[in-house]
Amino acid sequence: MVSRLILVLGDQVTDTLSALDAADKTSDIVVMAEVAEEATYVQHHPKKIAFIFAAMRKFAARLREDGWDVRYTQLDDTENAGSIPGELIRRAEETGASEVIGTQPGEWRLIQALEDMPLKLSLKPDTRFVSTQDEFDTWAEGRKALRMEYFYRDMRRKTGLLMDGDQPEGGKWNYDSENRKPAPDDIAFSGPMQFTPDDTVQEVLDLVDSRFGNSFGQLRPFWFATDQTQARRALTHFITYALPRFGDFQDAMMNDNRFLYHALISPYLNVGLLDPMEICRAAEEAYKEGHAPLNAVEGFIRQIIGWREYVRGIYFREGPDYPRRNALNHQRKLPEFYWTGETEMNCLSKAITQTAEEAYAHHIQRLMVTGNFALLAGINPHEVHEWYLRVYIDAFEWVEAPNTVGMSQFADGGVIASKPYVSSGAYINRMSDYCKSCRYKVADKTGPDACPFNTLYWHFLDRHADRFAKNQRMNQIYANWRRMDEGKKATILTEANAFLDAL
Ligand code: FAD
Ligand code: DLZ
Ligand code: SF4
Repeated sequence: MVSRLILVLGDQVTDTLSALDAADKTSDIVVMAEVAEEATYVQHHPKKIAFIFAAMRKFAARLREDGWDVRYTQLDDTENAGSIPGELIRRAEETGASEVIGTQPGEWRLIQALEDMPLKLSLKPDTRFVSTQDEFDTWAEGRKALRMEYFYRDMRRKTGLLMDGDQPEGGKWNYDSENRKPAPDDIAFSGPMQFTPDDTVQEVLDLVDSRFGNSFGQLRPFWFATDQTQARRALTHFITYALPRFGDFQDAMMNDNRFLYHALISPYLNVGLLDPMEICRAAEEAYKEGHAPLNAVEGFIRQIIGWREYVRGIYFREGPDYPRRNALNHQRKLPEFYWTGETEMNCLSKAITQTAEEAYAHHIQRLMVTGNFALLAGINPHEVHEWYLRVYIDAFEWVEAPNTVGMSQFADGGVIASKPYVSSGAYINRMSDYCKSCRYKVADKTGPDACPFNTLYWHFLDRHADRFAKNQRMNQIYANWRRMDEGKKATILTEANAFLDAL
């Protein structure tokens, strides 16, 4: 019987992967490869490369134990062809196989590269999601606006999560209004479960150190889970100790606490060490047992069956040009401090330094600190997109690009967001303790000590008034701007321009 090659990518380390389901263990050959092209198409954070290689090596060992013939190529193997298509062609020559079965990759770039290969290819749908692309496209068809909330309600109905018959548990679909508490004085949670690197991880860390040690970000200490058993322990730890307060402090930020009550499960979920429904059922169970309140559990489940599924639907619906969109025509270069953290703006310095050290920042840091600043300052959204794709351990284009290009930078012209996520320093001050230890004064609207977010905020609104002044949700803000004294307006714009020129 002629063998077929079964491709398993670095973010497909899942037992129930559709490509494995379609394979015959007795005759087909699994191909896994650490390749330079995937490791360098952007200069990923070293922690991200180490996480993926370690998870791949452990998954390959698990498949072998399970009886699969696995051809695994390590990055420094001399015969390594350097790319996924190159490795498949090499393995086809080695084994006599002429057909490849894969699961659809999470990025247009790689789908295209596989389709261009001179081998017969069958890409199965990625079934590790709650919704299918057809389902999303049907939902989106004919709608004027693709708002996440309505898609989310359909996902609640489909999964039965937090449903009381055909009604939402507690009578409301969304408890977000209860999830906006500012930073507390202290946090009674010691953070995500951390794992001591085993031999496999140590070996990968040495390899990554020697090959990618000079990239942005610190490789060590490395404590992420790298197999399914560990990832499940990390999930249980979160559900037990953090979920009950996840909702309350979801949007808070703190100088001395990088993780607050966040789950840090996105890397595990995105490479397939955890399954979305397994996570949501565990959270729902915590609610049913009275361990966690509804606002926390609903908020958490919404992120996973709502936002995560929705952005994936948008990425594949909008097409390969999506990451290049620039609806606001922003052209400024990404400031150097995004790579060093060296800025007197404390919120940015903290978020970027943390990103370098952890390859992680939570949602509000990404959206309302680094993202907000880039949008206010008019940074080119493709540069912003590449930054996010590089620096976060959970970044794969299908999830990163809609969040960055769409939600955060409004570069898709409003496909995702109904209005731009911009704020002055007041929002950051309300939700964090960053401003207390900042060289700038958040209460100053103008002058040498004024928080730069304050002047840039009005600069953004003023320069995009043609587009946003008629937006109903922004009426009030524009009315405030119009009412402002002309002299004060001129000072604000002059100071913002001076700040931007000096960036
Ligand atoms: P928690 O706050 O504990 O939330 C639980 C889970 O919900 C997350 O693990 C994640 O799987 C899911 N989730 C929450 N929000 C979103 C969202 N907006 N989109 C998709 N899933 C969500 N998430 C990524 O997984 N990869 C990315 O590359 C990524 N890039 C982002 C870029 C920007 C500019 C912004 C604003 C957000 C981005 N997000 C991304 C979404 C979100 O910030 C992360 O999913 C979250 O911070 C992961 O940390 P956590 O596991 O502690 O999440
Ligand atoms: C992100 C990544 C990295 C750094 N390295 C590899 C690799 O060497 N081999 C591999 O199969 N996958 C890797 N990945 C994940 C892929 O880039 C990912 O599958 C695509 O970007 C699609 O989501
Ligand atoms: Fe950031 Fe402004 Fe607060 Fe400083 S004062 S931490 S720059 S929001």
